[in-house]
Amino acid sequence: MYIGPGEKAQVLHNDADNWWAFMKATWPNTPEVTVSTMIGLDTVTEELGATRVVPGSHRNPELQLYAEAESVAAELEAGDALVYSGNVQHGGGANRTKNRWRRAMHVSVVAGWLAPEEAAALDFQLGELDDQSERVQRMLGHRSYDPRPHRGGGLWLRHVKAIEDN
Ligand SMILES: O=C(O)CCC(=O)C(=O)O
Ligand SMILES: [Fe+2]
Repeated sequence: MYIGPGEKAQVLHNDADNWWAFMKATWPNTPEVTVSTMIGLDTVTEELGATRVVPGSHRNPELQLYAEAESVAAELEAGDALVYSGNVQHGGGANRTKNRWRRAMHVSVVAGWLAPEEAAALDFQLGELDDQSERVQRMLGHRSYDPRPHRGGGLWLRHVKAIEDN
């Protein structure tokens, strides 16, 4: 995720609010349904728009929106990673520089029974990932979610037979 010169701060939010109905119904005991990383590709400073985080916001019994003043900038060196719960309030910072970009890479994982924010499955043709491991196929949305050991059917039907055969 690159943030260009002059870009305003992103509104603080919880990534788990992608599934708002679930988050609202379960807060403040919302399980970890999504965990994200922001990895510095260069040095990422507050001035460049480092991700801002509200420490402890995942434990507040009240679901509320925080002001920027309650957040801290997670500055990174190249190769550092900020790892954050989807229940923690955060947002991309403003880039206050005139001509420098914030260069960072965002990688997140999502519980298999939820539709992810990004439709990674559409990045690959059917069959294109056949020589990849089952784990990679599942991470990229090309393998059914296997709900064992809980009861319930597989989500998406393509691999259900494979699941039952195991
Ligand atoms: O760019 C950032 O630092 C954070 C981005 C983010 O939180 C999001 O897009 O959900
Ligand atoms: Fe976010």
